[in-house]
Amino acid sequence: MKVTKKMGVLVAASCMMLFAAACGNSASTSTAPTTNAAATTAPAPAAGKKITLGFAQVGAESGWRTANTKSVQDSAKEAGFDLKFSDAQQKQENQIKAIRTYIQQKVDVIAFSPVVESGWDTVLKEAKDAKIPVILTDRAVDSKDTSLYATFIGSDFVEEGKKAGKWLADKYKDAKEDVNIVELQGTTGSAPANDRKAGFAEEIKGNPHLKVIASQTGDFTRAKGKEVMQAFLKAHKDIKVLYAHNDDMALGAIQAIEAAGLKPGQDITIISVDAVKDGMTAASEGKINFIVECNPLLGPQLMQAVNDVVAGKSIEKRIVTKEGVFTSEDAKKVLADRQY
Ligand code: GYE
Repeated sequence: MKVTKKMGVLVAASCMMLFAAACGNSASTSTAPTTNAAATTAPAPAAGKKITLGFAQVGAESGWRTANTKSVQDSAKEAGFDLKFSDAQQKQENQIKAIRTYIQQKVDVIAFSPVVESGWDTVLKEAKDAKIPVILTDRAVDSKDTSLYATFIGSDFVEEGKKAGKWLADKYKDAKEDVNIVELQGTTGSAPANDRKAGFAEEIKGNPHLKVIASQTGDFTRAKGKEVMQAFLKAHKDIKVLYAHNDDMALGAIQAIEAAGLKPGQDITIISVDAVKDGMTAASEGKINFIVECNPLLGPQLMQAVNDVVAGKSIEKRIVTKEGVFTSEDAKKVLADRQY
């Protein structure tokens, strides 16, 4: 049973390597999608005392998050850890409560994906005083005192924003008139929203024709993405580009665009981030023109880090996930084998 599962993971990893080769040809900013063994295999259970891991998840706001939760749960099981899991429904106070509960329960390690960047110092100090190591996954905190956490495992969101901006700047490098862009931001104050916005802005600023005429949060959800896009379409008649900080918001926006009698991907060029299956499906249909990959399968790397921290080994302070990009053509090629 176990062997079969591992074999599945290996097959998935080698498929991903093929995708890397496929997208390398057509997308200039392409890098290899996640292929390293550390990202796909959780450590085997060790003999001795079972490790207890408390994980405070952000919520269940997107396809990315669902895949991330599954990855954490599956790999904790594979590593033989006792996982205590909580869902904060996108609220910082719920995450803080969950972390305090884990401290009271004296878990061995606490991991969490901070919904927003600021406001964590007090609870992180409480964990430190209780001598419980904390691992940040997916999103960063802005704490000045980096001794408050052991490591941060996750993507480089500025880089993701830059990949999106670079593609657009290239597409419109010869533009003679203004290209009006609307932006659907992720959760206000979250690292991916802050960084994806900044990276994108950095890359398009060299071309004065590329103008962000409206930018608002869609909270990383489909429903909010749709609602805000409806408002954008009402207020602006000449939108040429939508940059959505994740696939779910882009998918919601596509519904609004179609309801307004416009063709997503043609009348309005759409760029998003994540590359989850639903996003890739829309890309393969030409409704999303460009997707920057953000890998949610952080579970195996997290379990490895938990093992190392408990064993007293020194670990890297920053573990960056490797990711690629996909055009509509790339999406068509890899869609059938997309795991999430
Ligand atoms: O892009 C989005 C999710 O933090 C990287 O959160 C994550 C983001 C992801 O809701 O879909």
